[in-house]
Amino acid sequence: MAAKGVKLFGMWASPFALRVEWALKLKGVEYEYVNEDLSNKSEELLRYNPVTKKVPVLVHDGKELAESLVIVEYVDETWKDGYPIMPKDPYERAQARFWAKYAEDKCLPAFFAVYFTTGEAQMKALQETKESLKSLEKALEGKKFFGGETIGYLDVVVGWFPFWVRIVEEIAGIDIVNGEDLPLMNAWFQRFLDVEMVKKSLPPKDKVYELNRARREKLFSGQP
Ligand SMILES: N[C@@H](CCC(=O)N[C@@H](CS)C(=O)NCC(=O)O)C(=O)O
Repeated sequence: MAAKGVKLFGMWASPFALRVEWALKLKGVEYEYVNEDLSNKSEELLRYNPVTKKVPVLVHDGKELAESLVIVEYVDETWKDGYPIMPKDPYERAQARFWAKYAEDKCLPAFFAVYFTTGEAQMKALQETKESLKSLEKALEGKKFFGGETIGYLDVVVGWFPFWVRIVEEIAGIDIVNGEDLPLMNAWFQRFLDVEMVKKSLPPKDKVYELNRARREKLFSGQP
């Protein structure tokens, strides 16, 4: 018989696993966290997610699910009487999904390219990141959070940006989000990082900094 309960396979520095942790914490769901070594994945993870072999994977009463955005929606629908993550209104829900897809398809690859490149390619990626975040800012107009007065689905989806963007800015020595070019985004960065639940769940900044600094150094040193 399948084990009862909630188990999350993640990796301490994974922004995608963090989305699922935030959703579970907002709902007040108890869960067991399995920290994977992604260079030596556990048999359990590979059994639960043979398709992409990535974290996060949520196992709920023996049933597994992969892909952070899919999991966040599942958590919201399964513990439906708890904190509302998705907007109640169908149009607002569709809008939140639109922006989540936009952030995944446009903002995320551009931002990763800033971190993985140098010189001209990096400047191009920086421009694309700023432009895509400027578009995403529209979803913040007149609001404290993407979810309105409180954090919601889109905050959970893009909430890793405030933490990781600041780290990449330091590592790469560039400015990505500032109050002049992206005033709404910049203010939301701070507001989101000030949310108590978020503050308590973020991994140690110095450890994430060091992990990413070393990754970038290795990438440019030509080592495999
Ligand atoms: N689109 C996926 C991305 C998941 C992902 O890229 N996870 C990384 C960790 S941050 C991973 O498991 N990498 C291991 C690998 O690619 O083998 C999601 O949102 O869940």
